[in-house]
Amino acid sequence: MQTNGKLTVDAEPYEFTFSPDTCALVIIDMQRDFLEPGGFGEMLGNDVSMLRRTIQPNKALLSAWRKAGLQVIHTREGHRPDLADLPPAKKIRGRSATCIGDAGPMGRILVRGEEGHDIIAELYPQAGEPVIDKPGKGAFYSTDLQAILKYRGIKQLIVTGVTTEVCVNTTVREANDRGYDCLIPEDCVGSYFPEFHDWGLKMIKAQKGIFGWVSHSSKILAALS
Ligand code: C5J
Repeated sequence: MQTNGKLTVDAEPYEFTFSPDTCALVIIDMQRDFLEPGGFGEMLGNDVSMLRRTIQPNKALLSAWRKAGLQVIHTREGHRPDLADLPPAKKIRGRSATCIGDAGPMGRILVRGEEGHDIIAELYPQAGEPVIDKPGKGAFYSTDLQAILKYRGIKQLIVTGVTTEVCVNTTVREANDRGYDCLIPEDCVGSYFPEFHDWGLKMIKAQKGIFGWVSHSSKILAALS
């Protein structure tokens, strides 16, 4: 539905209204390290196939968003090759045989510039789409995301990517505290743990949308068309 140049998406806990010019699609960490075998996700003992159902809906949403000429931002979790920005606690957490910075089948795990750190081919950034390299789970912590949103006049975010309860949730909470409205299409976010995915979304939309709104990509596509 369109009113005064604003679009309305059917969502929970109630409809989400946005101005296309001031709303960005923020795609969180759709990296080979999380979605393909041999990366960080698998190193932590996860089944990476659990996340792959998010690829197709993200691809369709990204394509429609680009076609409408709207703003896209990508993020990647990872660290400097010298690991100077890797908190020692993060490095040793999990007591894995291999950890961040060690060699893996896609290069050094979760290190910038390595094959595993890159975004999957299906959602590869285009020229002009900022890529935020973040050392933490939230996309605002220790990055220039807030400056980019400010200078581009972005006020609302559609947040997709992986994983629902970790980097997506952390980013949505950070965004909420900075005054941004966030809409999360449930089919475009994923977790290695179905129950965490469900609860991660419930936590966002509970209490009349304490952190934001939850919808489905089909409803955003309907609003865009
Ligand atoms: C994790 C992320 N799960 N992108 N990172 O460690 O959610």
